[in-house]
Amino acid sequence: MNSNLSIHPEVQNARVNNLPIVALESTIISHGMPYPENIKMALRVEEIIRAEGAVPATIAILNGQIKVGLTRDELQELAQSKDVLKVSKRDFGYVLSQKKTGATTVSATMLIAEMAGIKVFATGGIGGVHRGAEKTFDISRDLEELANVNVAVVCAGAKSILDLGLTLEFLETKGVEVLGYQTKELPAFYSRESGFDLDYQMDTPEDIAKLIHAKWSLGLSGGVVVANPIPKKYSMDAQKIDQVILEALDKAQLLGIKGKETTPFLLSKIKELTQGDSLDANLELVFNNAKLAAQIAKFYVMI
Ligand code: PSU
Ligand code: MN
Repeated sequence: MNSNLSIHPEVQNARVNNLPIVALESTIISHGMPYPENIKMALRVEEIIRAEGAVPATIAILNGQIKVGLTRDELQELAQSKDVLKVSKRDFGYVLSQKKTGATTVSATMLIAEMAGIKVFATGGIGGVHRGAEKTFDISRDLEELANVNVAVVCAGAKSILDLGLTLEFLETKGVEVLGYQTKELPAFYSRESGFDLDYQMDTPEDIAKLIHAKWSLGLSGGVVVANPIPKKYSMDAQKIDQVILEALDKAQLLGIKGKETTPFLLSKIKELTQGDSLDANLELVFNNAKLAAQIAKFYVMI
Protein backbone atom coordinates (compact mmCIF):
# COMPACT_ATOMS: atom_id res chain seq x y z
CA MET A 1 0.00 0.00 0.00
CA ASN A 2 1.14 3.52 -0.74
CA SER A 3 2.94 4.85 2.36
CA ASN A 4 1.83 8.42 1.68
CA LEU A 5 -1.68 7.56 2.74
CA SER A 6 -3.03 8.04 6.23
CA ILE A 7 -5.84 5.55 6.61
CA HIS A 8 -8.51 5.95 9.27
CA PRO A 9 -8.62 2.91 11.64
CA GLU A 10 -12.22 2.07 10.67
CA VAL A 11 -11.23 2.00 7.00
CA GLN A 12 -8.05 0.08 7.75
CA ASN A 13 -10.03 -2.53 9.64
CA ALA A 14 -12.37 -2.87 6.67
CA ARG A 15 -9.46 -3.27 4.26
CA VAL A 16 -7.82 -5.97 6.34
CA ASN A 17 -11.08 -7.90 6.75
CA ASN A 18 -12.33 -7.46 3.18
CA LEU A 19 -15.39 -5.51 4.31
CA PRO A 20 -17.19 -3.27 1.83
CA ILE A 21 -15.85 0.29 1.62
CA VAL A 22 -17.22 3.30 -0.25
CA ALA A 23 -14.90 6.16 -1.17
CA LEU A 24 -16.31 9.70 -1.05
CA GLU A 25 -14.93 12.86 -2.57
CA SER A 26 -14.47 16.13 -0.72
CA THR A 27 -14.69 18.85 -3.38
CA ILE A 28 -18.43 18.46 -3.13
CA ILE A 29 -18.03 19.51 0.54
CA SER A 30 -15.65 22.43 0.09
CA HIS A 31 -16.65 23.76 -3.33
CA GLY A 32 -19.93 22.09 -4.20
CA MET A 33 -22.17 23.21 -1.35
CA PRO A 34 -22.34 26.04 1.16
CA TYR A 35 -21.75 25.71 4.90
CA PRO A 36 -23.51 24.32 6.96
CA GLU A 37 -25.44 22.18 4.43
CA ASN A 38 -22.13 20.70 3.32
CA ILE A 39 -21.16 19.28 6.71
CA LYS A 40 -24.66 17.95 7.31
CA MET A 41 -24.50 16.28 3.91
CA ALA A 42 -21.07 14.77 4.57
CA LEU A 43 -22.11 13.30 7.92
CA ARG A 44 -25.44 12.00 6.59
CA VAL A 45 -23.77 10.31 3.63
CA GLU A 46 -21.44 8.47 5.99
CA GLU A 47 -24.41 7.40 8.12
CA ILE A 48 -26.28 6.07 5.10
CA ILE A 49 -23.28 3.99 4.05
CA ARG A 50 -22.87 2.56 7.55
CA ALA A 51 -26.58 1.78 7.74
CA GLU A 52 -26.16 -0.34 4.59
CA GLY A 53 -23.35 -2.26 6.25
CA ALA A 54 -20.40 -0.66 4.48
CA VAL A 55 -17.63 1.65 5.67
CA PRO A 56 -17.37 5.23 4.35
CA ALA A 57 -13.97 6.63 3.42
CA THR A 58 -14.11 10.35 2.73
CA ILE A 59 -10.91 11.36 0.99
CA ALA A 60 -9.09 14.69 1.29
CA ILE A 61 -5.63 16.17 1.77
CA LEU A 62 -5.09 17.89 5.11
CA ASN A 63 -1.89 19.89 5.61
CA GLY A 64 -0.15 17.86 2.92
CA GLN A 65 -1.29 14.52 4.30
CA ILE A 66 -3.56 12.32 2.17
CA LYS A 67 -6.40 11.06 4.35
CA VAL A 68 -8.54 8.06 3.55
CA GLY A 69 -11.39 8.38 6.03
CA LEU A 70 -11.84 11.58 7.99
CA THR A 71 -12.77 12.15 11.61
CA ARG A 72 -15.76 14.31 12.43
CA ASP A 73 -13.43 17.19 13.36
CA GLU A 74 -11.55 16.86 10.09
CA LEU A 75 -14.81 16.92 8.14
CA GLN A 76 -15.90 19.98 10.06
CA GLU A 77 -12.61 21.76 9.33
CA LEU A 78 -12.87 21.02 5.65
CA ALA A 79 -16.48 22.18 5.49
CA GLN A 80 -15.80 25.50 7.21
CA SER A 81 -12.38 26.44 5.96
CA LYS A 82 -12.22 29.13 3.27
CA ASP A 83 -8.83 28.35 1.74
CA VAL A 84 -9.21 24.76 0.67
CA LEU A 85 -7.73 24.03 -2.74
CA LYS A 86 -9.62 22.03 -5.34
CA VAL A 87 -7.36 19.10 -6.15
CA SER A 88 -7.39 17.12 -9.37
CA LYS A 89 -4.49 15.04 -10.66
CA ARG A 90 -2.32 17.99 -11.67
CA ASP A 91 -2.44 19.54 -8.18
CA PHE A 92 -0.96 16.72 -6.07
CA GLY A 93 2.69 17.72 -6.24
CA TYR A 94 2.03 21.24 -5.10
CA VAL A 95 -0.45 20.44 -2.34
CA LEU A 96 1.64 17.64 -0.85
CA SER A 97 5.02 19.38 -1.01
CA GLN A 98 3.64 22.70 0.29
CA LYS A 99 1.63 20.91 2.97
CA LYS A 100 -1.60 22.53 1.86
CA THR A 101 -5.15 21.45 2.50
CA GLY A 102 -7.04 20.28 -0.55
CA ALA A 103 -10.40 18.78 -1.32
CA THR A 104 -10.29 16.03 -3.89
CA THR A 105 -12.39 16.03 -7.07
CA VAL A 106 -13.65 12.85 -8.70
CA SER A 107 -10.30 12.69 -10.52
CA ALA A 108 -8.11 12.89 -7.40
CA THR A 109 -10.46 10.77 -5.30
CA MET A 110 -10.35 7.95 -7.86
CA LEU A 111 -6.55 8.01 -7.86
CA ILE A 112 -6.38 7.84 -4.06
CA ALA A 113 -9.11 5.22 -3.82
CA GLU A 114 -7.11 3.04 -6.17
CA MET A 115 -3.95 3.50 -4.08
CA ALA A 116 -5.98 2.39 -1.05
CA GLY A 117 -7.58 -0.55 -2.84
CA ILE A 118 -11.11 0.87 -2.71
CA LYS A 119 -13.23 -0.10 -5.70
CA VAL A 120 -16.50 1.76 -5.28
CA PHE A 121 -16.94 5.51 -5.01
CA ALA A 122 -20.08 7.63 -4.55
CA THR A 123 -20.46 11.24 -5.58
CA GLY A 124 -23.10 13.66 -6.88
CA GLY A 125 -22.17 14.26 -10.47
CA ILE A 126 -19.02 13.72 -12.49
CA GLY A 127 -17.25 16.42 -14.42
CA GLY A 128 -17.39 16.18 -18.20
CA VAL A 129 -17.02 17.99 -21.46
CA HIS A 130 -18.19 21.57 -20.96
CA ARG A 131 -20.47 23.31 -23.41
CA GLY A 132 -18.30 25.21 -25.84
CA ALA A 133 -15.34 22.87 -25.22
CA GLU A 134 -14.52 23.00 -28.93
CA LYS A 135 -13.30 26.55 -28.20
CA THR A 136 -12.27 26.43 -24.53
CA PHE A 137 -10.91 22.85 -24.39
CA ASP A 138 -12.59 22.63 -20.98
CA ILE A 139 -12.87 18.90 -20.45
CA SER A 140 -12.84 17.70 -16.87
CA ARG A 141 -9.86 15.68 -15.72
CA ASP A 142 -12.45 13.34 -14.19
CA LEU A 143 -12.93 11.77 -17.62
CA GLU A 144 -9.26 10.83 -17.94
CA GLU A 145 -9.28 9.15 -14.54
CA LEU A 146 -12.45 7.31 -15.52
CA ALA A 147 -10.56 6.14 -18.57
CA ASN A 148 -7.62 4.80 -16.58
CA VAL A 149 -8.42 4.02 -12.97
CA ASN A 150 -10.17 0.86 -11.77
CA VAL A 151 -12.85 2.42 -9.61
CA ALA A 152 -16.61 2.36 -10.17
CA VAL A 153 -18.21 5.77 -9.72
CA VAL A 154 -21.86 6.04 -8.69
CA CYS A 155 -23.29 9.40 -9.72
CA ALA A 156 -26.57 10.97 -10.79
CA GLY A 157 -25.28 11.37 -14.33
CA ALA A 158 -23.85 14.71 -15.28
CA LYS A 159 -25.33 18.17 -15.04
CA SER A 160 -26.50 19.85 -18.14
CA ILE A 161 -24.02 22.65 -17.41
CA LEU A 162 -22.00 20.16 -19.47
CA ASP A 163 -22.43 19.02 -23.02
CA LEU A 164 -23.88 15.61 -22.22
CA GLY A 165 -23.66 14.32 -25.78
CA LEU A 166 -19.96 15.12 -26.04
CA THR A 167 -19.35 13.73 -22.57
CA LEU A 168 -20.86 10.39 -23.61
CA GLU A 169 -18.82 10.38 -26.81
CA PHE A 170 -15.64 11.04 -24.87
CA LEU A 171 -16.41 8.21 -22.44
CA GLU A 172 -17.05 5.87 -25.32
CA THR A 173 -13.73 6.73 -26.96
CA LYS A 174 -11.98 6.06 -23.66
CA GLY A 175 -13.75 2.72 -23.18
CA VAL A 176 -15.73 3.65 -20.09
CA GLU A 177 -19.01 1.80 -19.53
CA VAL A 178 -21.90 4.03 -18.56
CA LEU A 179 -24.64 1.99 -16.92
CA GLY A 180 -28.10 3.23 -16.11
CA TYR A 181 -29.37 1.97 -12.79
CA GLN A 182 -32.96 0.97 -13.45
CA THR A 183 -33.03 3.31 -16.43
CA LYS A 184 -32.01 3.37 -20.09
CA GLU A 185 -31.64 7.15 -20.14
CA LEU A 186 -28.67 9.14 -18.92
CA PRO A 187 -29.90 11.08 -15.89
CA ALA A 188 -29.10 14.79 -15.88
CA PHE A 189 -28.31 15.24 -12.19
CA TYR A 190 -31.14 17.56 -11.04
CA SER A 191 -33.63 15.75 -13.25
CA ARG A 192 -34.07 12.16 -14.37
CA GLU A 193 -34.20 12.94 -18.06
CA SER A 194 -31.54 14.12 -20.48
CA GLY A 195 -32.81 12.78 -23.79
CA PHE A 196 -29.64 10.65 -24.17
CA ASP A 197 -29.97 6.88 -24.32
CA LEU A 198 -27.55 4.57 -22.58
CA ASP A 199 -26.47 1.21 -23.92
CA TYR A 200 -27.07 -0.76 -20.77
CA GLN A 201 -29.62 -0.76 -18.03
CA MET A 202 -28.79 -2.75 -14.88
CA ASP A 203 -31.48 -3.37 -12.32
CA THR A 204 -29.66 -4.66 -9.26
CA PRO A 205 -26.51 -3.78 -7.31
CA GLU A 206 -25.49 -7.41 -7.64
CA ASP A 207 -25.51 -7.24 -11.44
CA ILE A 208 -23.43 -4.06 -11.32
CA ALA A 209 -20.88 -5.67 -8.98
CA LYS A 210 -20.64 -8.63 -11.37
CA LEU A 211 -20.12 -6.32 -14.33
CA ILE A 212 -17.25 -4.41 -12.77
CA HIS A 213 -15.70 -7.63 -11.57
CA ALA A 214 -15.92 -9.12 -15.07
CA LYS A 215 -14.24 -6.07 -16.60
CA TRP A 216 -11.35 -5.95 -14.17
CA SER A 217 -10.84 -9.72 -14.04
CA LEU A 218 -10.08 -9.58 -17.71
CA GLY A 219 -7.32 -7.11 -17.01
CA LEU A 220 -9.09 -4.20 -18.70
CA SER A 221 -8.33 -1.03 -16.84
CA GLY A 222 -10.53 1.98 -16.32
CA GLY A 223 -13.58 3.04 -14.44
CA VAL A 224 -17.27 2.41 -14.79
CA VAL A 225 -19.93 5.10 -14.46
CA VAL A 226 -23.03 3.95 -12.62
CA ALA A 227 -25.66 6.53 -13.48
CA ASN A 228 -28.30 6.55 -10.77
CA PRO A 229 -31.20 8.93 -11.39
CA ILE A 230 -32.37 11.27 -8.66
CA PRO A 231 -35.46 9.77 -6.92
CA LYS A 232 -38.69 10.78 -8.69
CA LYS A 233 -40.07 12.84 -5.87
CA TYR A 234 -37.01 15.11 -5.80
CA SER A 235 -36.45 15.34 -9.55
CA MET A 236 -36.67 18.91 -10.85
CA ASP A 237 -38.49 19.93 -13.99
CA ALA A 238 -35.96 19.37 -16.79
CA GLN A 239 -37.00 22.39 -18.85
CA LYS A 240 -37.04 24.73 -15.90
CA ILE A 241 -33.60 23.69 -14.69
CA ASP A 242 -32.20 23.92 -18.22
CA GLN A 243 -33.41 27.50 -18.39
CA VAL A 244 -31.68 28.29 -15.11
CA ILE A 245 -28.51 26.60 -16.32
CA LEU A 246 -28.47 28.77 -19.45
CA GLU A 247 -28.79 31.85 -17.29
CA ALA A 248 -25.94 30.69 -15.04
CA LEU A 249 -23.76 29.95 -18.08
CA ASP A 250 -24.43 33.45 -19.43
CA LYS A 251 -23.45 34.97 -16.13
CA ALA A 252 -20.24 32.92 -16.02
CA GLN A 253 -19.31 34.14 -19.47
CA LEU A 254 -20.09 37.72 -18.57
CA LEU A 255 -17.85 37.54 -15.51
CA GLY A 256 -15.09 35.70 -17.36
CA ILE A 257 -15.19 32.67 -15.05
CA LYS A 258 -12.71 30.05 -16.27
CA GLY A 259 -10.91 26.82 -15.41
CA LYS A 260 -11.43 25.18 -12.05
CA GLU A 261 -13.73 27.98 -10.87
CA THR A 262 -16.33 27.17 -13.52
CA THR A 263 -18.09 24.21 -11.88
CA PRO A 264 -18.28 25.72 -8.35
CA PHE A 265 -19.48 29.05 -9.78
CA LEU A 266 -22.25 27.42 -11.81
CA LEU A 267 -23.39 25.28 -8.87
CA SER A 268 -23.74 28.26 -6.58
CA LYS A 269 -25.40 30.40 -9.24
CA ILE A 270 -27.94 27.67 -9.97
CA LYS A 271 -28.69 27.42 -6.27
CA GLU A 272 -29.27 31.17 -6.11
CA LEU A 273 -31.49 31.19 -9.19
CA THR A 274 -33.64 28.33 -7.89
CA GLN A 275 -33.91 29.80 -4.38
CA GLY A 276 -32.18 26.77 -2.95
CA ASP A 277 -34.27 24.10 -4.72
CA SER A 278 -31.25 22.85 -6.63
CA LEU A 279 -29.36 22.33 -3.39
CA ASP A 280 -32.21 20.23 -1.97
CA ALA A 281 -32.17 18.09 -5.10
CA ASN A 282 -28.39 17.86 -4.93
CA LEU A 283 -28.51 16.59 -1.34
CA GLU A 284 -31.12 13.93 -2.12
CA LEU A 285 -29.30 12.58 -5.13
CA VAL A 286 -26.06 12.27 -3.18
CA PHE A 287 -27.84 10.29 -0.45
CA ASN A 288 -29.36 8.07 -3.09
CA ASN A 289 -25.95 7.45 -4.65
CA ALA A 290 -24.32 6.67 -1.30
CA LYS A 291 -26.89 3.97 -0.66
CA LEU A 292 -26.48 2.32 -4.05
CA ALA A 293 -22.68 2.48 -3.82
CA ALA A 294 -22.75 0.73 -0.45
CA GLN A 295 -24.97 -2.01 -1.89
CA ILE A 296 -22.65 -2.52 -4.86
CA ALA A 297 -19.60 -2.61 -2.57
CA LYS A 298 -21.27 -5.28 -0.44
CA PHE A 299 -21.81 -7.57 -3.43
CA TYR A 300 -18.39 -6.83 -4.84
CA VAL A 301 -16.55 -8.15 -1.76
CA MET A 302 -18.58 -11.37 -1.92
CA ILE A 303 -17.60 -12.24 -5.50
N1 PSU B 1 -20.59 18.15 -9.69
C1 PSU B 1 -21.35 18.50 -8.63
N2 PSU B 1 -20.77 18.94 -7.51
C2 PSU B 1 -19.43 19.03 -7.41
C3 PSU B 1 -18.63 18.62 -8.52
C4 PSU B 1 -19.25 18.18 -9.64
O1 PSU B 1 -22.56 18.44 -8.71
O2 PSU B 1 -18.95 19.46 -6.36
C5 PSU B 1 -17.15 18.64 -8.38
C6 PSU B 1 -16.59 17.20 -8.35
O3 PSU B 1 -15.58 17.16 -7.38
C7 PSU B 1 -16.00 17.02 -9.74
C8 PSU B 1 -15.52 18.41 -10.02
O4 PSU B 1 -14.98 16.07 -9.77
O5 PSU B 1 -16.56 19.25 -9.53
C9 PSU B 1 -15.28 18.65 -11.50
O6 PSU B 1 -14.70 19.89 -11.65
P1 PSU B 1 -14.16 20.35 -13.08
O7 PSU B 1 -15.41 20.54 -13.89
O8 PSU B 1 -13.43 21.63 -12.81
O9 PSU B 1 -13.29 19.26 -13.57
MN1 MN C 1 -12.46 22.22 -16.25
